[in-house]
Amino acid sequence: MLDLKKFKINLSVVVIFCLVICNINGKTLTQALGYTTFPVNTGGGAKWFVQSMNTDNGESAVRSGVCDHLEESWMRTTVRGKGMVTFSWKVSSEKNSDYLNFNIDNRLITRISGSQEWRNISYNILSEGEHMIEWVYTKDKSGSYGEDCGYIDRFRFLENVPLHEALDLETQGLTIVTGGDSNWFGQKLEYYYGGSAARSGDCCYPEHSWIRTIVQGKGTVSFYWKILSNNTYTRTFFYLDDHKVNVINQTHKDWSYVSHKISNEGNTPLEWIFRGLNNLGQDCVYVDKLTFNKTDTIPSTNNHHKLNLAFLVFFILFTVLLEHYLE
Ligand SMILES: [Ca+2]
Ligand SMILES: [Ca+2]
Repeated sequence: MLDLKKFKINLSVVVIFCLVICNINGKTLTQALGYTTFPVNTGGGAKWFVQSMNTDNGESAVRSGVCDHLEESWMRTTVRGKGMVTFSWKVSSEKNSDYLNFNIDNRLITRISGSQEWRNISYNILSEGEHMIEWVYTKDKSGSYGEDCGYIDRFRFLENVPLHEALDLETQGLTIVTGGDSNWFGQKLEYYYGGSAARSGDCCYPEHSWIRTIVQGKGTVSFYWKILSNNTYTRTFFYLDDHKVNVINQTHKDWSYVSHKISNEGNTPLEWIFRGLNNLGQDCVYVDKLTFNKTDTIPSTNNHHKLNLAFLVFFILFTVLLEHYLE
């Protein structure tokens, strides 16, 4: 029969060994998370520590401390402003009893338990100011399973950027508006061009999130888009002049190019509408590099310049020849 006391002592030896390894590694929690803006603190019944036995990036990750029943092990940091919090996590615990929680500003965002391998999640913070990011491994009054801990790796916080900058519209004079049940925003986590792309807001089916702009005159409109989703209810529609002309679903996981000719002389509205299930950044659409190339309908300025230059050359030659003839 398994001697629980001996098992616990052996487990403690393993943990101390891990802590020694972490000292050999010499990495702080902040370095292991790959985050340098704000310090990372830890506490509770046992502290989180750096280890290299189980990682998502192949180098090092942080692991919750060894807790007793009814204890918890927490790790916190702070971020500032609106932006995307993203990280990988993994848990090995007593299912539906001992949890790895993710909190922002003391509010539970989501939690995992049981045996779950590394997976990435992201969460968009929509309000200004400082925000406390916290991971807590928490145990109930009895029972343990597996490694009895949680892991965090690849933590990043990426500040949001304005929509027109994300869509690379600085020189095009187009105005982007957003609305619906949640607003689109510019983010730096996923992009096709220029370091950022527009991303749909989080919404729960049948909610929606849209962006719109208006182009004027004839021309060609083009953009890149891709969807992040694993469910069939998630769709994104592109409307040109109030007509649905493109749709993408969960099969469009890579960036694809869309281009349409516009033959109207007047104003043409463009609209992207996202409908999806909220799954902590696992369910959204990205749009990038929006371009409107206007078709010229009057002789170009360049041609005017060329005509003027030709006339000037002709006039000078004529004057020179006339003077020469009159001599
Ligand atoms: Ca338990
Ligand atoms: Ca961009």
